[in-house]
Amino acid sequence: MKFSDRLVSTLRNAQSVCALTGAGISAESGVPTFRGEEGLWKKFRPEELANFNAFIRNPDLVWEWYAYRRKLIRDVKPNPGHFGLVDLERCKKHVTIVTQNVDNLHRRAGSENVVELHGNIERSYCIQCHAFVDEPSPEPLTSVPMCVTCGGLVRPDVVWFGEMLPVEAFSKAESAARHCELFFCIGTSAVVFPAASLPYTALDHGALVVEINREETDLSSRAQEVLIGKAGEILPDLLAQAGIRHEEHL
Ligand code: BJW
Repeated sequence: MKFSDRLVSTLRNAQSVCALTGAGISAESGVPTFRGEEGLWKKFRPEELANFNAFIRNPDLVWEWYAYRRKLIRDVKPNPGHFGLVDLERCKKHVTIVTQNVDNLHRRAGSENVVELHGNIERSYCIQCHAFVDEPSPEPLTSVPMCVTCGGLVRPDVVWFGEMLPVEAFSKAESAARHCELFFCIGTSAVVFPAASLPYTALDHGALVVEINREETDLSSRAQEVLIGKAGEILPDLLAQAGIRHEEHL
């Protein structure tokens, strides 16, 4: 793909970059996205699974869904899209990866400054005493565990609909969006708020906003650069054209 001179030179010169990522960046690793033809929610209805009331109504069903996804995520590896962001972080002064994903793949790839807006599927906590709980068995449990301290139900440490995002994480994300020169919005349908507000914050504060997605989204008409295709192909290609050092990743 041929990229615009504006994009290549901004990428070359920017010292402060923010990247908002969504399920699409992990799709090439084999993690299903949420929406669309291949989306997780073609098979499971979100209102049945991704909210607190659904958990209280049917904790075993919700736990089993997360146990299934946790296992799936453990069996996959980061892909060139994740590694591209690692390369970027290694050659720029300020890079913030703001992710809506709960799959831990940015950290597993080697990214360090990662802000998790929707939690992390690897962690769980007790809804009663709020203690963090390790999943006791390496095999996924098909029924919800109870807290060993107080007997409360254990839930995944993720953000469901109607729940607040972690305050510190969102404030760090907003600050990165306000202060960056270049903002990437990668592999997200950009429909879930408040994460979806971040590209607009970046635009309002003068950043060049670049969307990378397999298809257009609501953001596409506002982003200055819209790159249609797979993140795992576009990102490495773009970084190479900007002369950003590519490192060997395991
Ligand atoms: C590729 C690709 C490749 C594929 N390369 N691209 C009305 C208006 C505004 C807001 C609201 C409203 N009504 C309700 C709300 C609030 C609500 C919300 O935004 N709802 C909207 C759906 C309307 N938000 C909330 O409730 C949030 N909290 C909140 O607002 O708190 C304040 C509050 C408190 C009390 C009461 C009310 C408000 C919380 C949101 C939590 C979202 N949680 C989930 C589940 C996390 C746990 C889990 O993983 O199970 O987070 S939902 C799900 O969506 C998940 C994701 O992080 C999130 C975003 O999805 P994402 O990443 O964009 O994935 P997809 O599948 O949608 O898109 C993938 C994209 O990739 C596609 O575009 C593909 O084309 C692309 N792609 N392959 C590049 N190779």
